[in-house]
Amino acid sequence: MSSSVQFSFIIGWIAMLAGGLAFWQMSRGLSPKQKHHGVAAMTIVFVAFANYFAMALGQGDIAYNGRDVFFARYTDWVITTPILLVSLAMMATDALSRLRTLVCALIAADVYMIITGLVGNLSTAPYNYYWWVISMVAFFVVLGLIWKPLAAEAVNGPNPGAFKTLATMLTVLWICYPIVWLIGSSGFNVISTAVESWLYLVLDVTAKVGFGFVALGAARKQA
Ligand code: RET
Repeated sequence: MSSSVQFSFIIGWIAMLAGGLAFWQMSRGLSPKQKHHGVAAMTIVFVAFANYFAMALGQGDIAYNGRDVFFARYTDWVITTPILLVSLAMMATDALSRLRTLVCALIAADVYMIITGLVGNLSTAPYNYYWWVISMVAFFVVLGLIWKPLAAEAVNGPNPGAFKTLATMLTVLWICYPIVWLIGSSGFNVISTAVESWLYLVLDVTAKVGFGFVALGAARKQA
């Protein structure tokens, strides 16, 4: 990759990150009914940020048929073009419901967290740690959404007590994943693959089966 090409990618990730931070600031001033526009704008530029960042690190291209193919452009476009279209459609019709906005924001941040985590797992040091940090930022966005707007909705929801129990359970369990990732084979590699597998197993079973029992137990008591 020539230095000019790489420079364009560096400008790209800085511009996208700056745009994302600006959108985050602008979104804070939006009324609750208009927040979905902020969710869309931020998702688009943060996805582009990750792809430009990968290309700047030399992780977004492969040599194919004797050419350098920048596949990260397509992983960017395949996600961002539908959201750009949704963004336009949202201007044409009425606002989304509050729940839908929150769910879209949660899913966007969560998918971002998992995909950047995967890219980190596919990377060698020190790039794996860069991706871990990016994935962690998305994780904090997930937690922020759960404990601020979603918790505020839950106060007037059908079962505030169950929401609090489940949100606490989710937070405590989910925090363990990036820790295992960091000490396991994807990070510092200070535990064996066997220990890593058992830790992930206990977490996966508790986070799915344990969570399900608590959620269904609470739902059965509701009218
Ligand atoms: C990764 C990468 C490093 C940073 C972070 C991560 C978070 C992973 C989480 C996974 C949760 C999985 C669950 C599965 C099944 O029920 C991807 C390890 C923040 C939170 C709950």
